[in-house]
Amino acid sequence: MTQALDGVRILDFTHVQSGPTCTQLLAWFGADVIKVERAGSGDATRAQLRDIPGVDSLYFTMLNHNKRSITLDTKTAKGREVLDKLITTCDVLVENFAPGALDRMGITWEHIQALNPRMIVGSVKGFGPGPYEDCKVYENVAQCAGGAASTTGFDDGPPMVTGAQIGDSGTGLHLAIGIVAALYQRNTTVRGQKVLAPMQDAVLNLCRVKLRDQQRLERTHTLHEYPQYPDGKFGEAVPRAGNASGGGQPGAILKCLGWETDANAYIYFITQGAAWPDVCRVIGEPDWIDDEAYATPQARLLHLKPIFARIEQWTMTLTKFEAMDILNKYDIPCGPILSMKEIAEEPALRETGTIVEVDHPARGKYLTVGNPIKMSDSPTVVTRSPLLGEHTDEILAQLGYGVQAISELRSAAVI
Ligand code: CAO
Repeated sequence: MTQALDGVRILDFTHVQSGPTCTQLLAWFGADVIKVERAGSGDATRAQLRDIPGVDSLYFTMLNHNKRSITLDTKTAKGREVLDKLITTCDVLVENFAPGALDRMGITWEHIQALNPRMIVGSVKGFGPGPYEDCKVYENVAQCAGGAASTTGFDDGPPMVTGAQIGDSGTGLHLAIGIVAALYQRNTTVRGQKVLAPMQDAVLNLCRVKLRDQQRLERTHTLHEYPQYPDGKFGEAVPRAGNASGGGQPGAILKCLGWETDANAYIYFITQGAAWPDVCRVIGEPDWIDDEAYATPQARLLHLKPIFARIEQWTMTLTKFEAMDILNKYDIPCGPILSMKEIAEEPALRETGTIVEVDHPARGKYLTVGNPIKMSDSPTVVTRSPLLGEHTDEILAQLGYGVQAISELRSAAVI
């Protein structure tokens, strides 16, 4: 079967996490992704957080599946020659270097345009134009500058970053969407374009509901679904909401049987309006269905703490999975807090290809997250990440270099 991006060739000049997530996704959609790496060391993540000495780290292998690797010193004249050939023959160049690094290498937009006017250039930067545009940025900086940290955590604690890599992988996804849209537009314009995904902007996009709440707060000076209501105080900015639900349906994380010893014996419980009568019956408070203090969503907002405390008395008598089974029968929205161990062992995720076991020549078998986007006509087969420079000769041969020329490049330490 064909794949959505068959025939698209990507010059993958990315490193660390944000850029590689973008090009990995494009590879899973069928693009031929050629990863250009510095000879000797390669992407810094190959050697970071290693669990097996001398072997590509999981950090690297889990972000670079389905790619080919060529080593190249792009700061030498011969290396630039090879890079120019790649620019001429590829459809998209993706990079996430520090601001200005590509220009310093001589790979300006004008240079690229002169070689290949159809080329799309996708970039991740920490910030868009503005006071911080020259800054180097990693994940947590983006979470802090994009509004996630100030709105995450508990009211009486410091700002908090989340485990989800919304700054890196989140921005990589944004960039991939921009690149695919640019490829589509190129069908009619026959021209490339620049696609920029700043990490601050991508995080803010994912924090959209918090900017919504900022404006609601400024108008009404309160946010009824936040834990600060009704007893606490609101200031000028959206406060941290703990585990309260971000929407109009109140929710909370509640203890389940075994919480004293199992850090993840919890369930997320949502008191959706439509399910309220069933919630009351399930927890053994049928009188609450008609009680004025609890009967309407508006009235319940004043009593969320005692309501969830009562529900928790019930959830604490059951494991999170037993509670799930019962609540699902009544269509009461809820979800177990799953540990990474539980997720890794979940058979359904294996069956859908979201958790995949990959075999690597140096590390053996390991688990990875496969393509989370499922397409009926573009199936994804996850293949292992390339060894450093594994495809250098193959790619150079495709660019027209003969055995002798390749050997000269190798002797001159260009590849
Ligand atoms: N041959 C020769 N030189 C190469 C090369 C190659 N194949 N590949 C990279 N280089 C050079 C670059 O040209 C650059 O040289 P100059 O500093 O002389 O211009 C140098 O290597 C280092 O690039 P860098 O500054 O991007 O790398 P860094 O490790 O210092 O910074 C990071 C890393 C991520 C902070 C920075 O790249 C960045 O801010 N990127 C944009 C934001 C981003 O993507 N952040 C997410 C990272 S994932 O957590």
